[in-house]
Amino acid sequence: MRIDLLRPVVKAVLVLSTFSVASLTWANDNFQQCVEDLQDKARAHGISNTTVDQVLAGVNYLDRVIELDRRQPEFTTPFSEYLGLRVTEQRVQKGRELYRQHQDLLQRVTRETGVPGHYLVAFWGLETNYGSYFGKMSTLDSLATLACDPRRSEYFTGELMAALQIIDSGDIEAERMQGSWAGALGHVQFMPSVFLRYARDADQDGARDLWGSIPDAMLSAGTFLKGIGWESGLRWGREVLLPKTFSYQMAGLGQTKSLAEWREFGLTDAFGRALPDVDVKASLLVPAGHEGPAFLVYDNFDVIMRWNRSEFYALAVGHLADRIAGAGALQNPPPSDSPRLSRQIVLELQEKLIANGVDPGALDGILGPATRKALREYQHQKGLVADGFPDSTTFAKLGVAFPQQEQQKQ
Ligand SMILES: [Ca+2]
Repeated sequence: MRIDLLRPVVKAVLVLSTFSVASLTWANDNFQQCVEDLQDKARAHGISNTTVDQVLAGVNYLDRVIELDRRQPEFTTPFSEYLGLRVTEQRVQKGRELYRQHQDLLQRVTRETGVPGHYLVAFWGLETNYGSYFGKMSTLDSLATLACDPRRSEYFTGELMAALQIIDSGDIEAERMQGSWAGALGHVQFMPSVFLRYARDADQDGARDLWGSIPDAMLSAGTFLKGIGWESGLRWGREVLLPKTFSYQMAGLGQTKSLAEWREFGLTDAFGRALPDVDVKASLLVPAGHEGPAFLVYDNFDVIMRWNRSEFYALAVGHLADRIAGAGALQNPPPSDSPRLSRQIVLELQEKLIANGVDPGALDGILGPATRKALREYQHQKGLVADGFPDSTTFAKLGVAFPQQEQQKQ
C-alpha cells in the first residue's frame, strides 16, 4: 500500500526532473555562448589571459540567482518590524563591544576619512552582523549569471569586469571570492566596482582583503563614505518631538528646512529640549505615521542612502550608530502592532482611493510615494491626521478590513 501511495509522487518527480534537465540544457547552451562573449569583453577590458581563460571560462549558471532576482516582496514591512529585526539589543551590545575592542583602528579611520567609528560599526552590523555572514555564493558565478540575463545585463557585466579586475590585482583568489547572490562582497558588502574604487589595504599586507581583515574593511567603509560625500562633524539626524497640532504635509525627504525654521514650527529634540542652534538643513521623516517616532535627517542621511537607497535602512544605520555610541532606545518607539500589508490589501486600498476621487498612481499593490500622497489627500478630506500612513482609522473610513497582526506572523 505504501508503494502504491508513493507511485504518483515518484512519477511527478520524474516528470519534473526531465523538464528541468531540458530547461537546464537550454540555459547552458545560451549561457556558454554568453560566457564566450563575456570573455571577449574581458580581454577588451584589459583582464589578463590567465583570468579570462582559467577563471571566467569556468563560471557556472546559477538558477537560484535568477529566482532571487525575480522575487517580489509579498508584504510592505512596517517600520517597527524592520527596525526591530535589525537594531536588536544583542546587536547594540555586540556593536558597543566591537567599538571598544577596535577603538584604535576606528580612531585612525576617523582621522583619515572623517567618519566616526560608531557609524562604521553600525554599517558593519547591518550589512553582515559584524562579519558573521558574507553570503556563500560564488561572486563570479552570480555576476556571470546576472550579466547573461537580459534584465540588468549591462550593470552586472560592469560588475563582473570589476570583479575580474580585483582577481587580477591579486587581492583575493577566485575561489575565495564569495558573497551575496547579487555580487556584494565581504564584511561591508561592497559591490566590485565600489571595491575597486574605495577598498584600502589598511594593515599593509599587500592585499585589500575585505573578507579576512577588519582593518581593511573599516578603512574601506570610511573611504567609501567620504567619497560619496560624508560631512565630518555632522550627525545623520536625530529623533524629534512634534507639536500636538502639526501639518504632516511638511514631512518627506523632498522638502528641507533649516533647524531654525523647524524650531519655529514647534519641533524639539526627543527630550523636549530646544533644537541646537546650528546652521543645518533637515527633512522630517515619520516612517510609522503620526503614532510613531519622528526624525529630522541631515545631509549625511542622504549619504547613507547612497550606500543603500532605503529610508528604513538609513534610519536603522543612524539609530544603531547612536545606540553604539551610548544612546538609549527611541523615546517614541513605533507602534508594535503595525501589521504587514500584503499586496492584495494595498491593492484594495488603492481601488478604494480611486473610488473616493484621489489618484494612488499605478494599481500595483505597492505602498509607494504616489499611494502615500493619495492617502494624505484622502485623510485631509476626511479630517483625519494626514500623514499618508494607513492606520486602522484610515482603513475603517475606506471600508477595508484592517489586517490582523496575529494572522500575518508565521
Ligand atoms: Ca590588507
